[in-house]
Amino acid sequence: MLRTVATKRIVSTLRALAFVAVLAPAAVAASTQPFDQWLAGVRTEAKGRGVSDRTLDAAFAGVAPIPRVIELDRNQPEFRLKFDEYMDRVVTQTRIDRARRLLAEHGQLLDEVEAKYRVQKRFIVALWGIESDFGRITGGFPVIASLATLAYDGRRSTFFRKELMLALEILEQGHIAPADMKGSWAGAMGQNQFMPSSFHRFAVDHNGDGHKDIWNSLPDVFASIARYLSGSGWRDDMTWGREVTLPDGFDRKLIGSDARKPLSDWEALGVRRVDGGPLPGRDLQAKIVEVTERSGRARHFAAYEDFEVILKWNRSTYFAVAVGTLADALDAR
Ligand SMILES: [Ca+2]
Repeated sequence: MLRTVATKRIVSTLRALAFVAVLAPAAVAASTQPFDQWLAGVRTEAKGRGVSDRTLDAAFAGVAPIPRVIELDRNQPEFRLKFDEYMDRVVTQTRIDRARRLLAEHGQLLDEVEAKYRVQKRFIVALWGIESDFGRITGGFPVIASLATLAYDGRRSTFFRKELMLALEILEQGHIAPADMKGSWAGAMGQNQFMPSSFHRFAVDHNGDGHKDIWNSLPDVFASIARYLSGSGWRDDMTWGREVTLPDGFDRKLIGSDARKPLSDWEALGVRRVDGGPLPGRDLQAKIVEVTERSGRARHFAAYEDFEVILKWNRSTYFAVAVGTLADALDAR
């Protein structure tokens, strides 16, 4: 993700910062309990869920709140990129070229995963590319310490405490060593940036070595992405959607609405492909999505049911269009 570009630089200074936090936890925490006392409570809860002392000792060795995590959580950009700015960063020609190379390089494995989970391989590669730049940028934050920081902090403690428990269970199950459990500042892990809850629901040990290793094993990464989509309602007999044009005088109330219509209805309302041609003949259910460029120009997409599945992964229209656009650039047909 975009935010992880900056994190690599920061990682080396994290331990020093964390040390400062031990001395002054009140500066970063909304909790009234001292961190160590709070952590003892987490430990008791985790033991009750079957996490062993051995795992907990390893997981919590040297753990302290990370001020940088709080800073990143507090300062998520309010300014929203315009659509073309976002696309210029996320779907670059370099990324398309790289995706094509990797699609060919891992073709056999991807074919196997595609057939097993019934998810087109171009979408697997597109998500892999956008989430971690094909495994190159996975985030260097220690996941347990990051989740503990956010769970100890008051803003979204319930959500992050749950994720922390699930992360400890992943360690207990031996999928990854505590020291190697790295991720984004918010706890998204590995090459597909799964939160621990997604890991529990969808991660797969595709190469059969006993570990669901979304950090290092491409068979596991690809299968986990595919299983997330298939488990969220993906249909491989359709695609995500397509860019369209709207006729003059189009009823704006029909844009962005969750009221879906068959493509034939949109066709009757004057919606066309961007080249002016008719919409596909199959009567897929679609909604019309609008995005705006820097210039103020609006662009529109007919978004099919698989678009909603991508939104379950990340509730951002830009994200879903970017995944679809990158996937389309890999379509050999
Ligand atoms: Ca494995």
